[in-house]
Amino acid sequence: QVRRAVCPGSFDPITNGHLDIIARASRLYDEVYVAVMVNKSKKGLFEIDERIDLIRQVTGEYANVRVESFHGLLVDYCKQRDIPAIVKGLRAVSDFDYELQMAQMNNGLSGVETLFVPTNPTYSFLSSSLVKEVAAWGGDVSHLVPPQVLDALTRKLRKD
Ligand code: COD
Repeated sequence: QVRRAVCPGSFDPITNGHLDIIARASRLYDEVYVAVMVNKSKKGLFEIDERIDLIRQVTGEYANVRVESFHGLLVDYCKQRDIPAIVKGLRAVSDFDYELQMAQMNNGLSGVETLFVPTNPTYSFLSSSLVKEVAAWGGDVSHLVPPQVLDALTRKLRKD
């Protein structure tokens, strides 16, 4: 029996915090799917294909990690791929309420389990939105995202 898990998110863009959770999941499961979930009401800075491309570049060293996008409910994605577990990082108590709601909703919808991995304390304050805001104002985010993401952010923000 192949043990599969999904790390879902917006990944707009992927940060060192996301990457830490993906790396840890890849040690626990045989196959880890990173699913970029398409949110119709949230435009985002990076196109879905750009996000996928960046995630592929920075997860290349993990042979059991696959990256794709999905338009729809996470539980439907899990059903389609025969994935019984969702792995998520928990940064702080502030994440807990919302994550618990989603975990219970997803479990009620399809029986899929959610497992929480405590965030590496180095990244507990880190989010894609803060990275974008700091970078947009010229702040240094080089310690918060992989070099490929830093390049992409710089290029993207220069264009706007
Ligand atoms: N350290 C560790 N982990 C982190 C960090 C960090 N610094 N930052 C983020 N993470 C982890 C968290 O576990 C987070 O959940 C995940 O990475 C993704 O983070 P984001 O910000 O990229 O993504 P979100 O929070 O926008 O993702 C929300 C989902 C896309 C997972 C959710 O909306 C979803 O499942 N949508 C699909 C539609 C659906 O099924 N909706 C019903 C849900 S009940």
